[in-house]
Amino acid sequence: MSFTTPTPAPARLNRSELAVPGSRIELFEKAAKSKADAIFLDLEDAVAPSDKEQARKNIIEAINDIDWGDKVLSVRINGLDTHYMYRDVVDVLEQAGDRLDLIMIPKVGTAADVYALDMMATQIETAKGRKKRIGFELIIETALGMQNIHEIAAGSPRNESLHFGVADYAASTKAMTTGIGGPNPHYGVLTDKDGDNPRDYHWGDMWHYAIARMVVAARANGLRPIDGPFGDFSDPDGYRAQAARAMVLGCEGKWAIHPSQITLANEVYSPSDAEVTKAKRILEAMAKAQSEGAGAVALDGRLIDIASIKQAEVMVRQAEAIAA
Ligand code: 1VU
Ligand code: GLV
Ligand code: MG
Repeated sequence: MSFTTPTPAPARLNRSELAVPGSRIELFEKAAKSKADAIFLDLEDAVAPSDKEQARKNIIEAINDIDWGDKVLSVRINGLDTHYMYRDVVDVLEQAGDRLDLIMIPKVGTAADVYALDMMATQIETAKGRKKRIGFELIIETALGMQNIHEIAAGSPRNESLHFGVADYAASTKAMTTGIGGPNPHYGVLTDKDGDNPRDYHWGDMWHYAIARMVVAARANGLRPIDGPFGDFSDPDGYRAQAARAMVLGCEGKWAIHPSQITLANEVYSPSDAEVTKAKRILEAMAKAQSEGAGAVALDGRLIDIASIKQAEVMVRQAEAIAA
């Protein structure tokens, strides 16, 4: 190990994060009663400019009045390039109570963006005597943000998670697609060019690089990597497949833009009983191996060694967090 160890963000279950437009107050109670681990009340792209002011008031009232249970509660503010942002931060942090856990910052482009928000939050917390420090969720959804992702991830001790905003990222990188997340038929490989079936074709995952890069930047800084939206809420299989791809790369959860996606995310991001049992057997086998002075042994015909302990612990800890 390096002598540098990242400080982990506060542990929070973040398998599913439900997006709720701040202008649709009729959805707030439904969201609070849902099975989502986390909720973000949106002031940004799901809210029309003419509704921004009212949405801000709605959100403040809802944070203070609704019983959000043990959910992680966040507000997505507007971007730093808009004139809505300063008022979002000032009004929400001055008027919403300590039930609010996080603010979500969209389209972060540089570490200075995070620094600016940290400065504002620190001033407001000090002036208003807020007891609980607000954490930051950062959406990586522009080419600039992806370029500077490592500095952004290290940009503030308030940082808790990085989120992949696939819709804006596609727009920013000028990807030729109008879908929100998931694969695209144009990103494919001919798998049998010279064989019997010259049309044999395999779709690739055009988001692989972006998600893998985000996972590395998040984990190297002790943050949770979270996969963003999947717009086609009529395609549960597509959602599940996208969520599973991000999960095996190291993500800890995924957005739900519709309530039907909450269960899917919770399922994908909960290790199965069989996986947890196997992980516990690895830990037992390694404890025995170590007591006998061995570093590497065989379990079920496969190598396990000291790295296997750390892998198995990830799964066992996630299962414990879900059960808690
Ligand atoms: O069965 P009921 O009538 O009681 O409830 C409906 C509906 O009210 C409810 N519902 C929700 N509840 C809580 N949170 C939500 N986000 C939410 N969405 C819907 O569920 C029941 C079934 O709803 P539906 O199938 O009739 O859906 P609607 O036609 O009402 O709404 C569909 C959309 C997609 C418009 C809606 O789900 C929505 O606004 N989702 C969130 C969109 C959002 O926040 N976008 C920003 C994040 S994504 C991004 O930034 C980049 C793309
Ligand atoms: C989320 O904000 C996205 O742009 O996908
Ligand atoms: Mg976006």
